[in-house]
Amino acid sequence: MLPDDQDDDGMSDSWELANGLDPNNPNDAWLDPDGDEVVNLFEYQLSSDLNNPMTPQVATVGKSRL
Ligand SMILES: [Ca+2]
Ligand SMILES: [Ca+2]
Ligand SMILES: [Ca+2]
Repeated sequence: MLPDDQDDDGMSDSWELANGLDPNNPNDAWLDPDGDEVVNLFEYQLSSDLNNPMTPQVATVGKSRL
């Protein structure tokens, strides 16, 4: 668990707030606002922009990890 992860969804509170997510809602980890098939949790892990479908460069990495 991260030190600043109140909802325990794997994404830090500060990153969630910076990207318009809810640090008290663990379900937003599985949303995909930019539609690139990389869910927010993986965008966080890859340090990519969850609102930019051009990031990460390899858009299938999220699925191949599952
Ligand atoms: Ca969180
Ligand atoms: Ca959250
Ligand atoms: Ca995405």
